[in-house]
Amino acid sequence: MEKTQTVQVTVDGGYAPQEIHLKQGQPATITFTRVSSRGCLDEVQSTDLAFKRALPLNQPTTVTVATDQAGTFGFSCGMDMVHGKVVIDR
Ligand SMILES: [Cu+2]
Repeated sequence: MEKTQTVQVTVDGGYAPQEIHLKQGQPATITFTRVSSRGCLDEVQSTDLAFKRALPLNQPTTVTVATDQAGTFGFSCGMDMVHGKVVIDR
């Protein structure tokens, strides 16, 4: 079994980091932790990566990301105003 790639993203009026790099073909999770009520970031969603999750304040929330396809995939707040991206490298 391949090692899972784990990435932590802090949500504080934006996403830090805003760009996440993953390797193709290795299981991956992204854990979002919203640490302030700044902005409208209480939801994170991605059409490309097929997730939509609530982000309760100070409660780490983990999504699994499929890495079978290389490419650049966007995610955003629930209103599609604040953006980040996942780059899956070959
Ligand atoms: Cu928003």
